[in-house]
Amino acid sequence: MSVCIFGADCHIRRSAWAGSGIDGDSHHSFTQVIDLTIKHEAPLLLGGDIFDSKKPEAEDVEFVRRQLDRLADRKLPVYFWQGNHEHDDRSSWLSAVHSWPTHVHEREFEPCGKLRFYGLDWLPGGAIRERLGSLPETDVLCYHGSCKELMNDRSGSRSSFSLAEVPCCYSLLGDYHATVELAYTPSGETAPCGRAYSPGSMHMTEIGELEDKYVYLLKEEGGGLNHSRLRLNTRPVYRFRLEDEAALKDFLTHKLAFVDEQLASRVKKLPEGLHRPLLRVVYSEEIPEAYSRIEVACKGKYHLFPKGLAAETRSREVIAAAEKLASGGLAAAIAGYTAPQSVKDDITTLLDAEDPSGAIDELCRRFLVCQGQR
Ligand SMILES: [Mn+2]
Repeated sequence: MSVCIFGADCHIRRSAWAGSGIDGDSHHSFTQVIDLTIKHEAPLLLGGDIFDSKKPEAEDVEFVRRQLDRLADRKLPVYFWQGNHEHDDRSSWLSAVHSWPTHVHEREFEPCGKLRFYGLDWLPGGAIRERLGSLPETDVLCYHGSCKELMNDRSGSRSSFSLAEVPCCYSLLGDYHATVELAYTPSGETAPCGRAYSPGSMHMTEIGELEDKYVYLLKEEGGGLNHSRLRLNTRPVYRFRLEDEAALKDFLTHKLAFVDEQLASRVKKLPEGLHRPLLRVVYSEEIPEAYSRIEVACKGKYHLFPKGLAAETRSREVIAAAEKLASGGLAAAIAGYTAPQSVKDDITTLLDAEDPSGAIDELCRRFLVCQGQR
């Protein structure tokens, strides 16, 4: 077989949003991933945080067992490594639930053509750094943990390793909840010939996440790995920002009606439990009684995530944005050419760069990789 499906951060739990009544998202996404695996007759790779908790509930265990039955019946291999959410030193939840999946921690496997894959469970602290130094020779590192490049963590204080420390050409990474492809220069190489894949989570687990969810279809071709993204159908999300009274009135009279109108077609293929959309409403606290007016209009119809902005915060945000834009049309160009979640960091990187033209080259290269053009 020369293709495989790679997904991560399934966070299986009836409600992965504790206490919010938002149910069923993880089960629906995971079912779609199993459907896709069967459709492509491919092995499935699961990159950790498969269960949301170290103590999953019986109904979640049973659900996963039934889904794995579907792959076992068809003899489609499943390989997995553990994430921090379900990590167990001595065993693993997925192996306890079903005998079909293969736990690939510290093991080489070949799910996809002749490429050699090597799996590692999540490691605490900076232990991954040491482990990367003594990795057996392999083509594809499979790990659960965010590198500093994914997190845009230039100082390295929030992440446990850098892609520059990875000694092989491909990295399949769970943990980071957004879908990103990155080029990197593997340790011991001089050109950015490596490529890292973060499939992101299979469904949202907090309102700050992007709502576009995918798994990868990876294909071995000519000794290398190519990819395409397979989109998952997930609960709709709408986001609004209300700066003044006029905007709030427009939201209450027109915007909500527009949501209702659009919703019917958007939820057609979703199970009924996922029909109620998530609504992020950021509003100015200067608007009289904004919170209660928004809440009354949304109650019982949407899962509301309101966020009030104090006047002081708003003006600081506006001044900061204006200062950045004043530095030239380049900032606007970045907004058009980089992933939405990294626009702010990319602009900051560029403004702080000691070598601006090098920084622009790097952004351009990343953009091309993300577009699948490199
Ligand atoms: Mn996760």
